[in-house]
Amino acid sequence: MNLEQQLQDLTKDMYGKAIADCSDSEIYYAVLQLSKGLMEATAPISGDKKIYYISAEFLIGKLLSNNLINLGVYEKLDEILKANGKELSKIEEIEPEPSLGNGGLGRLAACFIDSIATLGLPGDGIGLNYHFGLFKQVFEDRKQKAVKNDWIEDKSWLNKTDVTFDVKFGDRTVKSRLYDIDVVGYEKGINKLRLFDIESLDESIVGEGISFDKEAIEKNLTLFLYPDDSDEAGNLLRIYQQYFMVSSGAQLILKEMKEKKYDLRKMYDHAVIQINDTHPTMVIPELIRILVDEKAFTMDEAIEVVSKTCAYTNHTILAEALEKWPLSYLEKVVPQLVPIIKELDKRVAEKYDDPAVQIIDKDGRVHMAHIDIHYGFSVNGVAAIHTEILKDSELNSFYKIYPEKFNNKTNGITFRRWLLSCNKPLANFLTETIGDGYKKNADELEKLLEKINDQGVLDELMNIKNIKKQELVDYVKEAEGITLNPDSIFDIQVKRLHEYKRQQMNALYIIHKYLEIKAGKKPTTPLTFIFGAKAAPAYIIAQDIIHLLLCLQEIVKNDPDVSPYMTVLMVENYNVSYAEKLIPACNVSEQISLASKEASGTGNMKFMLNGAVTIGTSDGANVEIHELVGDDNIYIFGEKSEQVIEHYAKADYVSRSFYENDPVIKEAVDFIVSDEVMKVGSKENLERLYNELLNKDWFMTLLDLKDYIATKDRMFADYEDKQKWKKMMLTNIAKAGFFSSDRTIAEYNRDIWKLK
Ligand code: 26Q
Repeated sequence: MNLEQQLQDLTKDMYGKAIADCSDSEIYYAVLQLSKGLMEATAPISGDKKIYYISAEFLIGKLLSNNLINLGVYEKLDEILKANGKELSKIEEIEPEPSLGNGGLGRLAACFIDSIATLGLPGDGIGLNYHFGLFKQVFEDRKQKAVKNDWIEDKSWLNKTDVTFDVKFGDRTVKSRLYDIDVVGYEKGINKLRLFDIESLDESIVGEGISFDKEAIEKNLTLFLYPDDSDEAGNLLRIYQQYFMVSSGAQLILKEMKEKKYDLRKMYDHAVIQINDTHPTMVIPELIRILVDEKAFTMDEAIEVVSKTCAYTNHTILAEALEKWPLSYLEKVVPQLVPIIKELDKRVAEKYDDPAVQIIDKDGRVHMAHIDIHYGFSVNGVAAIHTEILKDSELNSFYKIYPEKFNNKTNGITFRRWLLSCNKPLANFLTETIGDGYKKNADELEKLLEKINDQGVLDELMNIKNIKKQELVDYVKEAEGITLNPDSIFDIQVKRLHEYKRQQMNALYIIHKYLEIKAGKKPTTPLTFIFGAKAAPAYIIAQDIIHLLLCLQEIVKNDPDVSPYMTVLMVENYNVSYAEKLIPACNVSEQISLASKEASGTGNMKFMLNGAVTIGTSDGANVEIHELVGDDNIYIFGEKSEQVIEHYAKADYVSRSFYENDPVIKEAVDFIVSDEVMKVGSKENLERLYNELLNKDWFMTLLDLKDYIATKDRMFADYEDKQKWKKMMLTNIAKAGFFSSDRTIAEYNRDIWKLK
């Protein structure tokens, strides 16, 4: 039956109406139903060995557009709806965004499951079905307030299965239930995202904001992603969540092994478990426990089989983000794992006396990453510089023991979402210009370089950028009630709020510009500075930085001397859907972390692919972007990672001396606590931030500020040379092919998973 007939039948069945008479919302649910039917009719991807990508986060975003593209029916459906007076892009807006991740690591997992399916590799994601996910951000009194994001509806992409497992904790046993979301590869078969949920959840226990009883485990387990971990109950809940995920996941994997009649002693020939950061690490002792307790393995045998099955990806070198659980917490939540962890620790201690590689430290804390490294077969970083830092410093003691385990897999992004879906004018123009081979082989984007002197191509790239800027202007007007100038330079920094990412440095630049304009020095082209960021509720300085940005937004808006030349906008509730609107509209991509701290970054890749030019430090994947596009097509500034690491080692960075010795820095920092800002802001927040910058500044904002100002000024000046700018845009797009997650996944498979 043809697609139009199917959809007509569905709207008749569901609402007794023809397509043309349905509301956008009614059409959305009909198209959802239609897509699910098409996916059900698509063959599952199968094979003798399967990858299980286990992760506490899958930041998948809305699924409709992507699924239609990957099913190969987007354009057809678009036409059908148009013929019935409907707009598919409007219908896509109806879908609520699943809120199953924080940021980079979760979004990476989502890109990866798309690419695994697209490459035709058998592989499922395993995670949790958080009902309210990551909080929704609202602004009140120029401060972030966290409220629940109620994203699950009766009709959704989630398919309830009849698979349930018992999960035994020290003090209770609960039932987990499996929900599946189909993952369709680009013109390929189907894999699944398998999300576990607790049967006894009680949504009604959530009170004001995101408050709830942290001790009512049966009722709260899958309510939220990463509940506040600033107190003991929050930390214990994280452990309950993690074990719930890995115990259910391990039982599912063993169930599939049994159904296929595979020999458990050869588990590694049929399954590989990729552990996404340390959050799922307990899968290692849990599998060992099951094999010993229930499958008659000796401890030696179990350890060997599990170690050959599990591989670990590290996403950070920040000490505070490396999980170390007190043994006493594990004893309370998962006492059955404690003897296994102690045994794993004992074996390490017998072989190596270096305290840096022990699993349980002298304070009785369990270093989760150390379990992964000793008892997994692969350890990878997520960008070249990150892997080098792991090998040379952070994990050097491990690298000396297991050099063969260490490897790099530079992150990537799925071009289906970050180009084909979010920037259709650009995708269509690329197809016209270089053919559509790039859709399956991203390296073909390089063909665009042949057009570097083709005026028509250069002009059209800028034209498309302007179309996407206007679309963003329209959206922001509607969503935020704020008018942006589409003729200004759109300078965008969107990512989680963290001091190391240095949104505060961008704020100091804005203050500097503001003061320059007040003094009569106006930019040639007006400037629009856009931010989007959520901050962990318990992260006080991050809240203060948000407060400063919102104060600056207000001050600039209300100052008639400045507002014609400059706008500041912090968008509310930045998420994947917002990213899909912001990224195609960006001129200047802000990637300004303190060198050595951003493991990779993936926003940097999305911006580049959409024709933005990067201002960035030599950090994470910026380094590889720089190598690909060359000095002339990126703006690199700031101290290099070697020097930064040395500053930490010598403890010789003193922010106050930068402040005292440079009037430009002093003026910008002082403005934070000036009367103008105090008038619109809160003294407590602003003074705390000011003192932090002056007395600590752990991520060395003031160290790089002067170079940042100079580089950004040079970049804005270069924007005036439109020809030069268009060529930079073209080069960035042309060189982005390397950052396709299809390339990343092909490398994971070649070096780690080895599926057929
Ligand atoms: C740990 C302990 C206690 C509470 C929370 C956590 C925790 C939660 C989330 C630690 C880390 C995360 C998320 C990390 C993350 O998103 N990392 C990013 O991963 C991206 C994909 O590899 C990289 O591009 C980014 O550079 C990296 O910051």
